[in-house]
Amino acid sequence: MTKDVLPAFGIKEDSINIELFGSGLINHTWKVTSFNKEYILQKVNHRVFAEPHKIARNQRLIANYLRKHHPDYMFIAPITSAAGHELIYRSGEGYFRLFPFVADSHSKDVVETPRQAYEAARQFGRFTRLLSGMDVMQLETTIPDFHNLALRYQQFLDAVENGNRNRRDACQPLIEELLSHRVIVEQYEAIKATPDFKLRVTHHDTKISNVLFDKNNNGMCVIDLDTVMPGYFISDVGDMMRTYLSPVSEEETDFSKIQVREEMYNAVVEGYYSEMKDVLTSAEKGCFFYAGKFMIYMQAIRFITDHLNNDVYYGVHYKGHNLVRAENQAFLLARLIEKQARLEKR
Ligand code: GN1
Ligand code: MG
Repeated sequence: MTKDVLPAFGIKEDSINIELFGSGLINHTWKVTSFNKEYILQKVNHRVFAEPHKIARNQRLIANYLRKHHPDYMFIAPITSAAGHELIYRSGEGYFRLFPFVADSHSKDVVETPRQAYEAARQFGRFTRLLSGMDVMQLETTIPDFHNLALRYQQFLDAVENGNRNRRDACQPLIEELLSHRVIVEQYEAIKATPDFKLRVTHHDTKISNVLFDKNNNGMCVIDLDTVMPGYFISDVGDMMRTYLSPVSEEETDFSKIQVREEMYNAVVEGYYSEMKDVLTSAEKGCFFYAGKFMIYMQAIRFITDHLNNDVYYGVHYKGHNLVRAENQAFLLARLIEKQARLEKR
């Protein structure tokens, strides 16, 4: 049983209350209460994170750097076991780790106000800025090619070619639509070739639920650091665009609810800028709008690739779930591109 791992972290067995927590697609998360103390327990998805020790190492490096250079930053380090390990392996189950639950903090699942979007963007910008003096290449790559759009595009082409034929035939119009956006991949290749685009300490999963807010709804810090590794700022800003602009998420099946809220776009740009304006190069500053296209497009092709590959990566709750997610993201991309002239002008 999951809770059997807790004594290794020094939590007494007879006092544990444990319940599923959060909405991530990859790791399993539980909230644990024991003698009025609260914790977050996670089982790391070993199929996705083939080397969880790299995550633990990155988090140690970052914790040490922040402790030395920015001791005021609230960094939530994992609790180590009695033997001094961040990860506990249970055979047949996988790797577990435990975090303290931060008192008086909360997270949000949807962005309701521009202030929330601003606060979240500020926190992600702050995280990258505070770590901008660190040698980013010290960090391990926890998922190789995670946001390599050229590779994701190739995987999409491969899935169209070799994946489930019935599924492919049934979604040909969407495949054509996504192929027609190839220019987004070409722009990514140009960015990678430009020295003005810096590899920075990048979070790579900037959904609002990865920000902790305090009682006054001010951002406190960012969480879920598994995919923190060298990357481009377009990943972080782009995933905020992807998940903050629309009032509904990638799970929404009524596409008439999907829209691009301009006030959220502005809040993301301003919140991120408030921390990063002196750090970003001018070439990077010119790519905020592109960032949104980049991440929405990548997520659309990741979902359709998984659909064509019979749902081997993302958890699905019904047949065709990944197809609906891909259509949802393609719809969002079209809504964003419609507003390109207006939003880029800002
Ligand atoms: C996955 O598990 P979760 O929800 O934090 C995925 C992200 C996707 C997201 C889409 C390691 O994140 O890249 O954007 O699903 N993480 C991984 O919901 O693949
Ligand atoms: Mg995540």
